[in-house]
Order: sequence, then structure tokens, then C-alpha cells
Amino acid sequence: MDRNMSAPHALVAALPQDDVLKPIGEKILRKARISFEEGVTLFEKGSLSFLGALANWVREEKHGNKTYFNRNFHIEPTNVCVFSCKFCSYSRLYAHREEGWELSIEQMMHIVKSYDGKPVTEVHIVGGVHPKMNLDFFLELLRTIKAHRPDLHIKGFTPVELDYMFRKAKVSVEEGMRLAHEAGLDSLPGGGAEIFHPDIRKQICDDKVDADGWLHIHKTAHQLGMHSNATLLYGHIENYAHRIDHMERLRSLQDETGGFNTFIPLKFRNKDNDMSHVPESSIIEDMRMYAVSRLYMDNFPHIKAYWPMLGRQNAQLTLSFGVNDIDGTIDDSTKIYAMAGSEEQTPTMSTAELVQLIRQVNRQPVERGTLYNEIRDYSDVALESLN
Ligand code: V47
Ligand code: SF4
Repeated sequence: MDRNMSAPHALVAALPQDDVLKPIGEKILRKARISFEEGVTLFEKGSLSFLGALANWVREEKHGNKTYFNRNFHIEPTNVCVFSCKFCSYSRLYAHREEGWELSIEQMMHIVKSYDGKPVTEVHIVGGVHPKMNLDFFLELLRTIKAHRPDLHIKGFTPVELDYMFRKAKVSVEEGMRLAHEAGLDSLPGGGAEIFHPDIRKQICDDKVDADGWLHIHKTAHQLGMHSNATLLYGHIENYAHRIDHMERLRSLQDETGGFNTFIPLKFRNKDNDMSHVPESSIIEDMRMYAVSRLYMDNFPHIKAYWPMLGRQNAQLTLSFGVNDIDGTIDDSTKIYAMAGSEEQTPTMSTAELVQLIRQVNRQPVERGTLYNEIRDYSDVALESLN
């Protein structure tokens, strides 16, 4: 290969001489948007190396070698849930309370206070939908956390939880989101999205908020000036068109509001749930998913691999397939993936371990805040000096 060739030219030369894939690859290298059909074609026909080379090029165009992580902790107020998503290994119905937990505000503040003096910047609050934990309860929780630690960014509650609490409190989404924002909610995590397409949604999570409801809550948050993330639960009974349909709905909303920060593909894990008979996706399919996400979601700045679900080495691998964020140094306070079969039974990683993980694959570790403000570049920091 000609050493003087610029990266896109070298990549064009390496593209398959194929009537179908070559024009899509050229379009991506021209930074033009790919269509729904082209997205499906990438899934159907794109080899791992083709998708990976393009996704890595886009990633490096946008972020160079920077790989973001944050320092956060999780609070899961309850695993009692009125809904019955078939893929969920986590929730315990109200009738089985002996297997469930529900934390009081005091207990949750005990968790918050255990991080006093520690350099965390975010708390991620997400859990099941408990019929008794209502809007007033969560508004009080938000106010109490903010009163204790005003600079802690509160990322919390999926549209599944919010839709339920707003309906029970008989407030509109607009009013409910305004109240939550005023009480201290800073941004929304990406959960609850699963697969938007009704053909799949009605089979795996029929009774919770639908696609329009999910999108409306995120749109309302964006209109209030809040940012949010979006997820997609892949690798179960959906097909490639369902995945692209999901991404298309998010890409369109992002065109309108610009309020999404990060897209997070979530790999379906099959332990101890009503879909345990469905095999899990292969690592190759996982990497293809990350790569197509980077290529299709052209208006999402960040693509995140959530390492507690994928495992550390696979998360490292995603950094060559379009991913530029591997979430946080979370401690073992999140149970959702351990219960669904992730090999990460105690998802704890120190800053030094995360930094090392990123450096091992020759990327540049940068600590970020929730909104991707850069806090510290760890490229040259001695690992021994980190806690
Ligand atoms: O919506 C549940 C998923 C999500 C399983 O925004 C499962 O920064 C795989 O959204 N296999 C909640 N996935 C977690 C979530 C999240 C996580 C980390 C960071 C952020 C963020 C958001 O967990 C649910 C659902 O899609 N989930 N069960 C399972 N068996
Ligand atoms: Fe409840 Fe969420 Fe589990 Fe669905 S995924 S059952 S909404 S905890």
C-alpha cells in the first residue's frame, strides 16, 4: 500500500470490489449519511474486517485515540417490578418480596454518603418499578442527594420508571419532567429502550412504555435542556431490520433535538430469565453490532461499551470497532448483569485498572464528566499513583 495515501484513500483502496458494499463504504468515507437499506446491508453482508476498518476510521476522525471513562456509582432503589419483561433476570414481582429489596431514602443516602470525599462525579439511579415508590418519594430522594452533594451529577430513571410514576401521580410528562429536573435530576440514562419495533417489543416487554412513550420522555428532557443516553438490547429474537429501525428512530430524534450523548448497544444475556432458551450472540456478532452502530448513528457523538455486561477483554476489543467510551469505575453496587449471566460477577474496576485496560490497546484514557467535559488525561500518569 502506498505510504503516502491518506487514511480514507487507503481504506477506499482496501474496500471490497463489490457492487453492494463498495458504494456504502465510499459514502461513509465521504461522511455522507447511510440509509435504512444500507444499514441492513451492512449487517447482512459486511465482514467483520470491513465494518471494523470503517467504524474505527469514523471513531478516529471524531475522537482520535481518546477513550472516555467516568467515575460513578450506582443506586438500585428496588428490584421489585410491576412489569414482566421476558429478558429480565433482575426483577422480582411484588408477590415474591422475600427475594426483592426496596431501599428507603435513608438507606440510599447511606450509599451516597459512603462516597463522601471520593472523587466520583456521577450517581446512576435505576431499578425496577415498585408500585409504592412514587413520584413524591423520588423527588424527595433527588432533593436530599442534591442538598448533601450539589456537584454530584444525578443520572437517573428510565422512561419505564418515569412513565409509571407520572401516570400514577396524574401529571403530564412535561410537568413530571419539569418537577424531576427542578428537584435535581440532571440527565437520563439510556435504559428501557430494548427494541422499539412493536413486532418484537410485544413479545419481550409488552406491558411497559412503548417506543413513542420512550422517545417522548427523552424529547421532553432534551427540551428542558437535559441530555440523555439511548440503548438497544440486541442478540435475541430481533432481526437486523429491527435493529436499524430502532437506530433510525433515535437518529431522527437526535436530528431534532441534539440531546443524546451516547448510544449503548446492550448484549442480551440469557441466564435465569424467561428467554434462557435463546442463545447469546457470538463475540464476532457483538463487534459487528458496535461497528454498525458507529456507522449508522452518525449524529451520536459517543458509542459506549458497558464493560460489566461484556466483560473486560471484550470491552477492550470494542475499542477497535467504533467504541470510544467504556463507562465507569463502578463498584459492585450494580446487580443487573451479574444476575443475567455476565462473567463479571462483581463489576468493580479501580481507576488504575480502567486506565491500564485502555492503555493496553494503545488508546488514550481520559476521565470525563457525565456530559463529556474532560476531567483528566491519564496518558502519562503513573499507575502506582492511582488509587
Ligand atoms: O433497559 C435487562 C438491560 C438495561 C438484561 O445510560 C439486559 O449510561 C442484557 O440501560 N441482558 C438497563 N441486558 C441498564 C442500562 C444502562 C446500563 C449502563 C449505562 C447506561 C447509561 C444504561 O439493562 C435495561 C435492559 O435493556 N437488561 N436484562 C439481560 N438479560
Ligand atoms: Fe422491570 Fe426493568 Fe426488569 Fe422490565 S427490565 S421487568 S421494567 S426491572
